[in-house]
Amino acid sequence: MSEINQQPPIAAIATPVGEGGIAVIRVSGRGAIEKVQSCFKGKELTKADSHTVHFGKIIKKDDRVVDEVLATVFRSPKSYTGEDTVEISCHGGVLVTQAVLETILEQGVRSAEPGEFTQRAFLNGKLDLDQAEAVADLIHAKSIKAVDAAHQQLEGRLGKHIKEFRQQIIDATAMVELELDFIEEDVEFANKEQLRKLLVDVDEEIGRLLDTYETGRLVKDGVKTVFIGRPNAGKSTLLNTLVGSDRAIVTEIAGTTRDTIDADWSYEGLLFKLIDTAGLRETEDVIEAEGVKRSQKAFEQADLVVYLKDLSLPLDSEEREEITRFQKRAVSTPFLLIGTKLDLEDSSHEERIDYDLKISALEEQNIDDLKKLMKQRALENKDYDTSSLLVTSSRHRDALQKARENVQRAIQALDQGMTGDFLSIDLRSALKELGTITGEITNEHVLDSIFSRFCIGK
Ligand SMILES: Nc1nc2c(ncn2[C@@H]2O[C@H](COP(=O)(O)OP(=O)(O)OP(=O)(O)O)[C@@H](O)[C@H]2O)c(=O)[nH]1
Ligand SMILES: [Mg+2]
Repeated sequence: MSEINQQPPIAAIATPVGEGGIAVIRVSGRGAIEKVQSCFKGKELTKADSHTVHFGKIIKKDDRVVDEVLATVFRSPKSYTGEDTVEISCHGGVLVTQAVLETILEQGVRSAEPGEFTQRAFLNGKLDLDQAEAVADLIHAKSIKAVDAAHQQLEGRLGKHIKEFRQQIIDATAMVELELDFIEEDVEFANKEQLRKLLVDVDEEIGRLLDTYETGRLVKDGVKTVFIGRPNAGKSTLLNTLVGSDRAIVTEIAGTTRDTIDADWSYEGLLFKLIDTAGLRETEDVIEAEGVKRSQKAFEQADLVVYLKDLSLPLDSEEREEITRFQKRAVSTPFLLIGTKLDLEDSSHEERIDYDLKISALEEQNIDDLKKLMKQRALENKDYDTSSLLVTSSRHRDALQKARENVQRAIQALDQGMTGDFLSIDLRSALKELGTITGEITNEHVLDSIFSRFCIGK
């Protein structure tokens, strides 16, 4: 672990703002315990052992009591941030919590920025950068599977892989650079085959990890599911049925939904981001045209497209063509063709089209089958095994991809009989890319963008 650098003390409310049983205020940094002591009446916190809890009162300079609290003392380096830390549990009212925080700030403590505690933990080597990111993922997780994926990363499983890749590449670099040292003597690579195998193995292993990103992304961000179809097909009704509330307005008037409407819905631990649209069609109406534009955008970004066709109406050739067109446009996107209003199905129509499923949202017919089908289709051809480690962040994916390209370039250079200095440059670039994931190599810009995602107090 790197050396702990205690920075000036910061404080923030670590629990959500609102009324609750208790609220926690976190104070961390050089002299944090002394600062709290200066407005604490109770046991002498400055003499307390690490990881001990003490009852007392937070008091103003004039001895006025702000609140009765419990203060937990953590001594550096054994704290979340690595610094001296006090966590004050007070009564969970909005005003009382604010008053306790203000009293702490009056002792010469600064308000913490979003994610500043975690940033300090990272800078003090308590967490790798990917683990710090997992903390944010965990807080923002909207499904159980996303929680699992964040936990895996927080436990350091991604970091462990990255460190193994780095070690393998360091070994390869050592082989190459050893040769460079003896270049005058015209020494060949001690073992070119061994070096090649090492690089090919790393290339394959990085590739395997990269393959998990498609699933990882869906697990973390949810499956963007877009409902399209003609006006009145029952898109909004289906959205409402799935989420179990009247999220979207439903009327018998065609063209009710004009803007895209989103709703989160979880099924078997997987988050679906449902998007109800105005549909995609030609229109003269300015407002409707804007709605159609938004539908188009949602369609382009979709992970799953669900086309709804009203079974009470005959399928005309125009709509048949439309469906085929969507199917074609969605080649790379999973697609479902669903017949709606099964309760009103007019079997005298000759449909001659294959539905994936027919449902009635109003009568709740085949809705469970639809849920299963949506999950199945969304994850088709994806290696959906959430018990294995998943890459869930595009930042990590990009770095892995660049590292892999560098390794592949090194393999090519080796095959083309290039000299070791070329290989060495590629391998060092690969190391650098991998280092950005765990944060061995980083810059302020990256750190800022990562930690600004956090809430204040984390
Ligand atoms: N009988 C029956 N009626 C339904 C069913 N689903 C929807 N409807 C009715 O069909 C009409 C249109 O439903 P919406 O959900 O508003 O359709 P939409 O596709 O969102 O329509 P727009 O927003 O206008 O594009 C409403 O009157 C619904 O009550 C169903 O399964 N059975
Ligand atoms: Mg609608």
